[in-house]
Amino acid sequence: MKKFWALIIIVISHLSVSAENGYNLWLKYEPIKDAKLVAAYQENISSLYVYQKSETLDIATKEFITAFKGLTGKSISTSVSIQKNAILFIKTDDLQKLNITHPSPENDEGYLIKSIQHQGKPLTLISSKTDKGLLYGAFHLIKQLQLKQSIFNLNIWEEPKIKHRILNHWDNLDRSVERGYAGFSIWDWHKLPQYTDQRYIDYARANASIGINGTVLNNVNANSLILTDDWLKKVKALADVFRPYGIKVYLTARFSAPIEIGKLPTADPLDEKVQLWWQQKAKEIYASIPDFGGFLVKANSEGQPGPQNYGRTHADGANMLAKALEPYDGIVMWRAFVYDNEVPEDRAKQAFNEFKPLDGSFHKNVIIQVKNGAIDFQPREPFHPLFGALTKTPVMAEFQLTQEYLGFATHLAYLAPLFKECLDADTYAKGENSSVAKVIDGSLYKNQITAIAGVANIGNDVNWCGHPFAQANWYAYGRLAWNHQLSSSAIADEWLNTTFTGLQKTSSTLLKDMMLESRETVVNYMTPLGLHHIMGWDHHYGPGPWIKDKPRADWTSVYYHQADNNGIGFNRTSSGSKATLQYFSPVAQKFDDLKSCPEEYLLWFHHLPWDYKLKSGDSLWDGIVKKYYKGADEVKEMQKTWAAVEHDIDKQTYQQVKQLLTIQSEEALWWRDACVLYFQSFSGKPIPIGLPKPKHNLKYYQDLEFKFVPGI
Ligand code: BDP
Repeated sequence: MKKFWALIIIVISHLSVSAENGYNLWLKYEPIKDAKLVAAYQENISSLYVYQKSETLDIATKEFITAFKGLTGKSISTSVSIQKNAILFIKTDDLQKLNITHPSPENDEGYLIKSIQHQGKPLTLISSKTDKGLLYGAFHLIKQLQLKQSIFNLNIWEEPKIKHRILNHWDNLDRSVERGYAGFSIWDWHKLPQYTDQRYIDYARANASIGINGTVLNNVNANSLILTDDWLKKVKALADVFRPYGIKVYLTARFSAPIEIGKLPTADPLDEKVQLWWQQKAKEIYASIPDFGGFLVKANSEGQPGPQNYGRTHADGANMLAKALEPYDGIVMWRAFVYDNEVPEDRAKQAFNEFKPLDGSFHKNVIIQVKNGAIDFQPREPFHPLFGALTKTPVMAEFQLTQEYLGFATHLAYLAPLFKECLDADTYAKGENSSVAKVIDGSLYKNQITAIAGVANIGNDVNWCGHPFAQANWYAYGRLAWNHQLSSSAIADEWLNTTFTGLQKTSSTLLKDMMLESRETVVNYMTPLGLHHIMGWDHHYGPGPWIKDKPRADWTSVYYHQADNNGIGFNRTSSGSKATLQYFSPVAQKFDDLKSCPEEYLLWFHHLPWDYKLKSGDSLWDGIVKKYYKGADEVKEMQKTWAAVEHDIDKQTYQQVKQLLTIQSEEALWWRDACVLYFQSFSGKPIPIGLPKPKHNLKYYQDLEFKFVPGI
């Protein structure tokens, strides 16, 4: 008897640990509580029929079997004949052999899930041109069950809109993660290649479940060592794990690698020996990783080496690498995140100025990777003017999932609305209806290579992302990379109900509303009305609007907010830096003209007097202050919402989020008070009546110092 209870305790504790520590992400297959629905699922799914065998299909079927067992309690298996109510996994080319005629998506990764009648039997068909598509189909059907949706009369046709859907890990070879707030790198380089951590498999599985099909393993501030034989063996080991999940491996290439590890005197892209070196390197890589994706390059940016060191252009550099990768179908993702302190030009304009003249001179397997906004992943930025501006060169978008500027992994900020704001923005590059999404999915300029990148928020924390809700940003990124037309709300619904499996409808609605507002809340307490880049020096933790007199002006805050006794804001209009003119008409005029500039971008584009009247009737000063207070108050509302759903959330996650919201609330007040006091030192105006005074004086906030902040 004792033994029996001991066993029960072990089982229960195991269940609660795996269910509550967040490790299983949105792939928790916990029993569905609706008995009627479970009965319907059990009755109408009998077995799996898999026409061909492959490693990927093994993964797909095992995943389905595990999910079905977990969700409904019923064990099913694969069978050699087609049984009534079976799920068929069949490649498009094999359909005919079974006398099944159904059109399937043309796209290699697309899939069809269709309820059919075949030889008198009701069946669910999953078909795709590739095994990978079938794996995606399996995950889709699983999600259908997780979300308690119908599995009858299905007719689901899915194709990704973007070809390369990639995570960028800013992971260093010593396992530190640049701007990483979820522990150390998940790549245990020391134990690779012999030791395959279960994490790699679970990482691949999670990515496959949302359609992510590429991963750049190492930091954009690259170390050449990754390209040496020893390290490439480790890379190969990871690539082998990821392959059956449909995930390709990419590396960042340090431009000076031919010097550092190749012993050449130069890395000049026009030097024949340098070109040969890269060609040889590509050959070596592809010999062991035949499906290697290609290189991501940060060159001549923030001190990184690049072609300009040799008087060459970005096109010269990118093309040299592109030619080396071309025989193997590899691509070069060349980053447009370039700006130079020595150039007397608004930083927001520099990428456009450098890349626009090069349009048309890039090799065909080069794609330009452009951050969503022209400065740097701020809580809010207008879309980057390079979107739509390059008509002959493919352009991909880069978003940041790791919340470097949105409160690290301590603040709850659901980023789908941020991603969507950029993707849905109309560039007017070819007249109305030329959204950023259409630029990057290739439909606007008919580009063959299409891609999107998200800077990963993943580390070796047990729950992967640090904050339980940060997982939603990984999830949302994957879903939008697959289909940018999905709404932030639909994605939040999916994530919430697959992650918190016990959610009642009312709690789900409350949490969804909280998530949808959360990014705006962060904007309010950090950088309202178009303010930007006013965070702490270097580590970027907390407010630092007073940062000035540093070696680089464009790394200070005063450069960006330009506050003085008369007013605040960066004049980027035609009377200022003229950054507005980099946009197409009528966007350029909209941003340029104070009357039409959206207030959320006001101080991004305009320098205005403190008594400028906002649409609300408030003066600019009162308006700024009220936004800061609103943001801090909104976090308190989030705390209340979280308390209201306690009964639907497991204890561990509930406590974690509760504590994190307490930190967020304190830090929101810190941001509010520090910024309001600092800007008040210029405006000289009082805090509007009715709002409480900051707890400390400005000096207190300015004197705060932090050591060992994560992420640097
Ligand atoms: C900035 C980060 C820096 C990155 C850089 C980049 O602070 O650590 O290296 O972006 O994207 O936001 O290259």
